[in-house]
Amino acid sequence: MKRYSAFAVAREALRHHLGWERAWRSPEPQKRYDAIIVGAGGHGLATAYWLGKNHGIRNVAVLEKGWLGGGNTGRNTTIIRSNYLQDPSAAIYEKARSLYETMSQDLNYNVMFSPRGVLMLAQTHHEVRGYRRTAQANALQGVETEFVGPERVKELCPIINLSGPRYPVLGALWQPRGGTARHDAVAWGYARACSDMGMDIIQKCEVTGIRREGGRVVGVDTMRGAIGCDRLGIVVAGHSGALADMAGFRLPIESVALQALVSEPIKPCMDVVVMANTVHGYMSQSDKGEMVIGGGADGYNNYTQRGSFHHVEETVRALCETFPMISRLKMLRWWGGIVDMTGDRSPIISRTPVEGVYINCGWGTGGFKAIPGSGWAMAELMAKGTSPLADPFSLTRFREGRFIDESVAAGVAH
Ligand code: FAD
Ligand code: PYC
Repeated sequence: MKRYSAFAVAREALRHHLGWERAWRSPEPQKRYDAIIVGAGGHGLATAYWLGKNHGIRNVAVLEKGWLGGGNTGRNTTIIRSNYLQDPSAAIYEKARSLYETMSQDLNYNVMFSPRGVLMLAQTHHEVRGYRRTAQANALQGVETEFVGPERVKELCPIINLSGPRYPVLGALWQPRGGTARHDAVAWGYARACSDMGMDIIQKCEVTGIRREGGRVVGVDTMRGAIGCDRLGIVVAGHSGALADMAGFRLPIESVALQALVSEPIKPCMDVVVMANTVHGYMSQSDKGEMVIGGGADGYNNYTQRGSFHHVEETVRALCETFPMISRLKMLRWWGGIVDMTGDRSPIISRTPVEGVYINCGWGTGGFKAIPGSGWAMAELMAKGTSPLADPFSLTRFREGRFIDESVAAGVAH
């Protein structure tokens, strides 16, 4: 892999950009691999990356039914934060956030990580108490957050309306090193690094069956033929239930649509991320100037990559009362992704009832921020059979009643 650098950009500018090589190879599938990862979203690619980088397992294929990064990884609003309440969550999300800090250098790929700070507004007394409690938990967990008052909120985000018609802004949980990153670049950067390690990323290769012998995995059936493997990682977000079905076990997961929209680009007006979970909407400004907006998840299960209309209306209403200046903006694009929700709103990173099959799913509405840490933990689990970051998130927690309840604690109202 030729390294990207300022020198390379200048050199290619002088020769009409004819010297760039493909960022990743497009190989034909081999007959077998030591490990196969199903799903070339951020979590699948990061798993493959850390398998190679930390554990020397490089005879790996990542199989993707569409195009890499075309699932939720390329559809989210890119908010990165680690201000969770429960210890296992704070540990994995903070690991991920800290890996984002150096990701561009590690991958030699600009993922545009922007630690601009995240404000989670407190708009009821209940939320004030909840976020104060989270700030104290975060202090013990080594996660840098603080509860700030309304004056500081206004200072950090001048376009905010502190006295909305329904709920006033009473303060906020502030994470100064939270922020955003360019979602496609995260997938592309990992894909390039994996390909450089000799791994095969095979797009348009849907997995249609999982082959087992004597209770252990021996390979997969795909649209491009059967492929053998010793270890299989299932990392397919909203399609996890379907893949688990192929392997012969069930997951406590529901798939629902979550949607987002972006406005026409405008001049820089907001340099922090704001989440308003009581009125229900969140917003940041992209480097292009578009206002990136998201709202709630659909209240019914489905596999459509769009959302229902009333949610857009509700989200836009919430954001217009929080940021009155956006009321005359035109919206340019609107889309949805299928998110995989568990009962306790925490992920599953786990061995499964089938020997050699591992699953990483359940990130629901909040897994973009977790990509590097999740890949790190899943790779460790697949390589060693155990991982301090992953073990609390095992499937057995549902049977044992060891829930990691982030359904209210995470402060995200969906
Ligand atoms: P995906 O990126 O969906 O990748 C899974 C891949 O598996 C897909 O590419 C799919 O095609 C492939 N696949 C499925 N079935 C098969 C098969 N049979 N064979 C082969 N391949 C298969 N998170 C945040 O942290 N911050 C946010 O601001 C945020 N906003 C969001 C906004 C929206 C609108 C949505 C939809 C999600 C948001 N999320 C956010 C959540 C985040 O996007 C996801 O948790 C995360 O991207 C999941 O990544 P993944 O790699 O697990 O899944
Ligand atoms: O988890 O921070 C989050 C989030 C924001 C929007 C969707 N999920």
